[in-house]
Amino acid sequence: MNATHDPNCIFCKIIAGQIPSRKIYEDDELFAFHDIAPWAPVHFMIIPKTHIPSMAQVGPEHEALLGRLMVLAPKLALEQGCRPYPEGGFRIVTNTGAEGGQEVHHLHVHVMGGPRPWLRG
Ligand code: DGP
Repeated sequence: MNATHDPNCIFCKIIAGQIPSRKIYEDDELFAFHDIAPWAPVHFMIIPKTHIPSMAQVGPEHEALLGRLMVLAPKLALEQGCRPYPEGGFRIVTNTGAEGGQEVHHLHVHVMGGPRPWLRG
């Protein structure tokens, strides 16, 4: 899959190093970094390096990429301090579109965890 880059996208700029971030992981397809406004004691995001605006644009060509992203999430969650399942754990959220609460239009998976009471619902 050829990587695409949107020069106006804040997350594409983070991947390119044009905007600083607290990076926790990078490979040729994926990038993970701490959220600038955390909702939980552990809160980071995993993003594909290629610019996909949201989950509304994914197709069969993205199956392997998104599979890799989801397999990476629990590994990084433990590394970042989430306690192991089942006593610990984490929450994965992907906001999609305006009515899904998406603010940054570069597909991202929030991974949140750590001791309560941060968890709502
Ligand atoms: P969402 O609502 O799902 O689109 O969440 C976007 C998240 O991105 C939000 O929790 C804040 C975070 N964010 C926005 N701008 C930056 C930034 O420049 N750096 C970092 N690290 N996070 C950002």
